[in-house]
Amino acid sequence: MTQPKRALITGITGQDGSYLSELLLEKDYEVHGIVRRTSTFNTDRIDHIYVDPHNQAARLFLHYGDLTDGVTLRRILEEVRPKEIYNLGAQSHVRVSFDCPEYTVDAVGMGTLRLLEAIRDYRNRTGIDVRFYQAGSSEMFGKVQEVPQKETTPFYPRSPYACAKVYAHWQTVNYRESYEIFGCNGILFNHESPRRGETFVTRKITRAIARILSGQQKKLYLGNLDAKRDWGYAKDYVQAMWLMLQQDEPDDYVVATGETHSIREFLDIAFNCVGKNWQDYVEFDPRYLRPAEVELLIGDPTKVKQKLNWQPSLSFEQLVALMVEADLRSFGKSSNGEGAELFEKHNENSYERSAAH
Ligand code: NDP
Ligand code: GDR
Repeated sequence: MTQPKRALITGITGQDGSYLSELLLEKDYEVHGIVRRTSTFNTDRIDHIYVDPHNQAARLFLHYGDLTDGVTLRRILEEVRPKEIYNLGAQSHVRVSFDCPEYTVDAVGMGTLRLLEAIRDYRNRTGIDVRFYQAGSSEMFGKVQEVPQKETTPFYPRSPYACAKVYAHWQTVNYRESYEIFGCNGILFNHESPRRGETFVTRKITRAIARILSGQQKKLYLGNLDAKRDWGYAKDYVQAMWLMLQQDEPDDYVVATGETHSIREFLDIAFNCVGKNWQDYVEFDPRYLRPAEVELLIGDPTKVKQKLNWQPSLSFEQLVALMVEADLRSFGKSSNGEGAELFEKHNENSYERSAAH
């Protein structure tokens, strides 16, 4: 019998980690994830695909670890012997990175270096090659130098988070060039879904709509509504991560839709889904402003489309409708619009249906 392909994911409990796990399980991988020990459960997003490891059918395994703990990362690498590593773990909130810069940079920047060093030693000792994906971000482009932003656009990071991602990006390039490690940087623009963390602006809005309609919230407090983002659908973006590691040569790719919209436009479409006017609910709170803002992000996905044959599957309007619908459903409601159809499709998950639990 041939061995299943084995992948290791840092950040498996996050939005992307959960969709990537589903994708890899569908492709018959054995999936290992690093989870942090927390006093309350943090595995909500992957509980539906978790099978008790005593069950012969189990193909998803979790290991306690942290990107700030290099010894444990090395031990997990030795134990798991993965063919592919996806480094998605991060303190990923830009605003919070201004409050906790040292920790953010340690986890995001040094964490990546720790993993790369572990891979280098592992490869030298065993002769086994490991493919490495680094979760880079459009935040690295920061202050506008060129639009649309592409692989060759210079970085100008504007937060501790973005500075750390730039460091991780260049270390990945450096290890590729110095030690021939198969390392790829995905420079992903914002991507969202019903599993998006509740404190990112898109989910904060769609969740607030459901809570307002259910009488659990009266106002929605937001910061800068003028910033523009290139928002895509997270399920599409994890496909791109996987595709990067299946190529003959490692490379770096921008993953984006090529469209940009302001927070105001997001609000317009989202509140429209439920026939409400956002101006009646949204209030300004300076707490949500950042010391330095990234005003405009719009990506050029030409390379990822041409070389990886990647395409986004949802329009911006569809993404918003899907997220509104998902939050309404958790309160037993529905928009009864296109969102309802998109929600059913979003939930189709062949691995989940066939899993032995
Ligand atoms: P999330 O914030 O949803 O998930 C982050 C994950 O990292 C969680 O599993 C979290 O664990 C884990 N984590 C946090 N700190 C550590 C640490 N010190 N050691 C190990 N794991 C840690 O992020 P997304 O899924 O949205 O994003 C995935 C990656 O892609 C991140 O690196 C992010 O910076 C990057 N990215 C995201 C984009 C987006 O639009 N979503 C765009 C571009 C890049 P826990 O659940 O315990 O908190
Ligand atoms: P971002 O996402 O910073 O782009 O980082 P976020 O949703 O936090 O902010 C987007 C824009 O909305 C403005 N904004 C607010 N943001 C939040 N979170 N809360 C508010 O109340 C609010 N009001 C206005 C922000 O100022 C900003 O301009 C995300 C993360 O997933 C990163 O990890 C990832 O690297 C980038 O996307 C690409």
